[in-house]
Amino acid sequence: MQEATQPYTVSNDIIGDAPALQSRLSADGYLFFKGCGPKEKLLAARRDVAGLLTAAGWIDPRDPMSTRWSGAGPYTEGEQAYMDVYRKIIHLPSFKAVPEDSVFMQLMSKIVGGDAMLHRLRIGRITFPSNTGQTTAAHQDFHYIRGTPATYTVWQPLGDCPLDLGPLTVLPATHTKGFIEHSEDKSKKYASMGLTEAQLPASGPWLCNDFELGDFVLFHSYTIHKALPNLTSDRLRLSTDNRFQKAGDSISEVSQGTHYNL
Ligand SMILES: O=C(O)CCC(=O)C(=O)O
Repeated sequence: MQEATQPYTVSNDIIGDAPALQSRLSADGYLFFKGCGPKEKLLAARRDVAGLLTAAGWIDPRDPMSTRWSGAGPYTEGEQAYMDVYRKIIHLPSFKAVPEDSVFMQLMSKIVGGDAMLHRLRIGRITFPSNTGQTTAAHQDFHYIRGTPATYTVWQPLGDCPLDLGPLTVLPATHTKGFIEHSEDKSKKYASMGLTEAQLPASGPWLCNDFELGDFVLFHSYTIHKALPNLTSDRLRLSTDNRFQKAGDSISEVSQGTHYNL
């Protein structure tokens, strides 16, 4: 059974209201939007990624869009077999087009109060079933991203992502605690730097809910978050996470390159 979470507050009603967006983000450390993402572009990216996964033999070729696991692997980010496929994914024009959509650029401009800039770093995740030990651990993106702390991640699945497929969960208002030193979990094959249970501030329940196509969550670089495990027996989770900041603010080298410099 999936761990208990409370649903995100939906912010569709304030998507055009810069002061309201800033005020809610500053209080909660995150904003969740229902169905506001670019659905056609998300589906186009899903189709192209599924094509690569079919060619790799990771999913059932009879219905690639359902990303039904073939039984190959499970593979994890960092492993050669995964990286060989991942290199192709992050250079797909359809994959790169998702975060460039005007919905994000306009929303982010309202949030940063000026011209928003999308990092060149465009991350994709393929999360296998039967691999729960490699679920992304609790962390703050600032550990990995650096630059200005006023950097915001948009996480969204490429398609529906019900709770049992392991969407992203956020610990609300934790950005107010500042940056917490991360420690290494040697059992993790990627993103091994994270926060232990003992380091987590007592700040209320983890938030999550089923994600449908076009739903996304965005959060501050100090906001603590993690993935829920993919508990399905036979589905791969496809998602993308992209970061934005105010143009001209400090930016690290890592955010200006491709993921793993692939
Ligand atoms: O999708 C995941 O498993 C991790 C994503 C994440 O941690 C992020 O977007 O910062």
